[in-house]
Amino acid sequence: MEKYGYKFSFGPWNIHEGADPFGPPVRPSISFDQKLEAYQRLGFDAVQFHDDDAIPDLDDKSPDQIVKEARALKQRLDAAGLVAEFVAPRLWEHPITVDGAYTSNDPKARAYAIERSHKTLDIANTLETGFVVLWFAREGTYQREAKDAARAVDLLAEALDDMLAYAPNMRIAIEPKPNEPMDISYIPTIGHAVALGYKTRAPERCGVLVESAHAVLAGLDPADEMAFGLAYDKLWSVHLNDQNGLKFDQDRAFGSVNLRRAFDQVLVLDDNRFYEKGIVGLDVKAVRTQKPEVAEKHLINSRDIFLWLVERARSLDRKVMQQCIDARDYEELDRLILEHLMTRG
Ligand code: XUL
Ligand code: MN
Repeated sequence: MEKYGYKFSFGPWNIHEGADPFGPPVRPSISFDQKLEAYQRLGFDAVQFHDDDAIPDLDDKSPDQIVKEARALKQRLDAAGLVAEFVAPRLWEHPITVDGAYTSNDPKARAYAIERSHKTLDIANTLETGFVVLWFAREGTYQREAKDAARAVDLLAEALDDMLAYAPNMRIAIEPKPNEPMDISYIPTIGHAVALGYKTRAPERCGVLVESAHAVLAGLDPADEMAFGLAYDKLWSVHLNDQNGLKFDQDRAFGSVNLRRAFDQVLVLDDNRFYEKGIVGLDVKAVRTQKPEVAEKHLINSRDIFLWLVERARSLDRKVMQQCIDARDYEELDRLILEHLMTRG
């Protein structure tokens, strides 16, 4: 299939066992080696890592040991013809981070978060990625009075400053999400994420990653969130997926809930030449009901839908579109878009 200049990535967590908060795994675990084979077999270009996807049991290993293991991983990626797109610290599982990591009220938790972030940066350097991604999982509250929200923003900026100084060649992309696991999270939108970057010592090395589902959970349009990041030249990656309304983070296959909303994301990415700027990342999960032997289809389908929508974006009659806009006939514009989406090129 034509790839229109795009490269694609996903994370090892996107091939998963189907556990949910109400029930155990329903599919067997797939080893990292088998997942690497899947990247190649499915024709993906890049791997997105959490730090412990790259180096398991990170908390029990010294910085030297971590760099040694990361070097070996780099060789395996090279041999498989894959690159690492980014590394993200997993700061939400250790018991000490129960009340948050960078914004915890416990100074020991904040120290752990910084130490672990240094390990993430070391891995990212060794894997030769362009940037690290921060999803602020537990940086927020269930009871709003439990933390000082203004101080929390300062603590996040201080943590970013520390990372920017520790790794002077590395960039940092923030992936905002308004809730889950916390009731209310700090840095819920791309506007907040861009602004936080400007509070640091090196705003030029701070950017954003838009996840479609996270934008929907914030009540926002993912295409507009992407447009905002692009307008600031800060959209370094995306987590394309879909989301059926304001409920738990679903990570559904791209376009599977709202095809027009997916088209609008592709339109803004393609019109702004995202294929020259970044890799198209998928953060999609097979639904729990999917049998093991067909539990990779969410990845293939998301990429295929993206590429079909690129074709639709490029074949859209822009002259007729402009005529509708000039005439302020937006009902006709609706019809043009819907008709075009219902016609396979
Ligand atoms: C959480 C989420 C994460 C980040 C990486 O909702 O999307 O997988 O993408 O830490
Ligand atoms: Mn994500």
